[in-house]
Amino acid sequence: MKEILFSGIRPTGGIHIGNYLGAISNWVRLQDKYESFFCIVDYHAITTPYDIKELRKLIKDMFISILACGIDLNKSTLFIQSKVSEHTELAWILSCITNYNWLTGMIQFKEKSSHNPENINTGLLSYPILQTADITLYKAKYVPVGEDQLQHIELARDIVRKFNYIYGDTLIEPKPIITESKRIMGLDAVNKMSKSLNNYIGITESSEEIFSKLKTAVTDTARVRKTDPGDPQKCNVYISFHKNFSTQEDLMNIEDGCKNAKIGCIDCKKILHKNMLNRLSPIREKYQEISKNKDIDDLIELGNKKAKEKAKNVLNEIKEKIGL
Ligand code: AQP
Repeated sequence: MKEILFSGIRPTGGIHIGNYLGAISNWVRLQDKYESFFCIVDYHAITTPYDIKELRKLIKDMFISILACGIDLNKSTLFIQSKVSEHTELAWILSCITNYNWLTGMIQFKEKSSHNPENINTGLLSYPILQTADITLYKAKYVPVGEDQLQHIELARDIVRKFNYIYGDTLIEPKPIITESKRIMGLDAVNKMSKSLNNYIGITESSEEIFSKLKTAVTDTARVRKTDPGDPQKCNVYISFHKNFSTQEDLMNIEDGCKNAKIGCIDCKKILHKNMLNRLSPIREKYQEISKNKDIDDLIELGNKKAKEKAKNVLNEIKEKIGL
């Protein structure tokens, strides 16, 4: 029997290179080793402002993008959170054992509240409870995530411990799995790359779109002219992007070229652009090919059914334990 792995992504836009390098590349790598459940967490998406007319399209698009990244439906279950109602049922049960002040201390709650001051809803506050339900409903032991989610996984462990203490051993304490690129900064070099902050490069964007975004990416701010020497260790283009997409040889040449003012930032971005396309073009091509598949809705339905089967059994076990 394989151990179980769960992870999710919000359908708040296309997958960006932060999501890809921080989480989804790990999903693809780990799907052979674990029984894997990957979830498009649309209930989490409605905690922040969104376009009602666009949401369904974004959900389907996310499904296609995840397949294009390499998730194989013969190995993994990929499904939509709102189609498995056990997630919200369990979230309610877990909310009855979660202390209010565990939630108010969450960094993501504070950040998302400050970005959306006119919409600080209680869904945003209880987000980590729903996330705990997402994970524990499949008895997942491992959760591949980016660094921003580590605090939520720690909270999930606290909730599980409290549940098991009160009702007896039932739920599994989840452990995070992170990549070396656990926090990719955005084009602004100030905030983490984020769909909602519009500081991202999408993995299925065209060559032209990627280059026009790269042109705006903040580099070493102390380097004003091409003739000034730069410091790659203070340059987000080098740290967040080149290091993830370029070869050792290119990295050495760029270090030398930048430090000794032999190449300018635009030359450096042109090399990066070429290297990014090497990695991202196959994903983009696969995305375009899968988009033509008329059976996508059936594949989504199949994933939802597989997830529901497992979730139903675990929720019944939980209800039994808590006296319902
Ligand atoms: N910049 C990042 N670097 C590394 N990992 C990241 N992740 C997100 N941003 C980065 C990881 O990607 C997975 C899916 O994230 P999500 O979309 O569900 O939620 P998020 O963390 O809120 O991502 P965004 O892009 O910032 O979305 P919005 O703007 O909608 O809130 C998670 O494992 C996350 O850690």
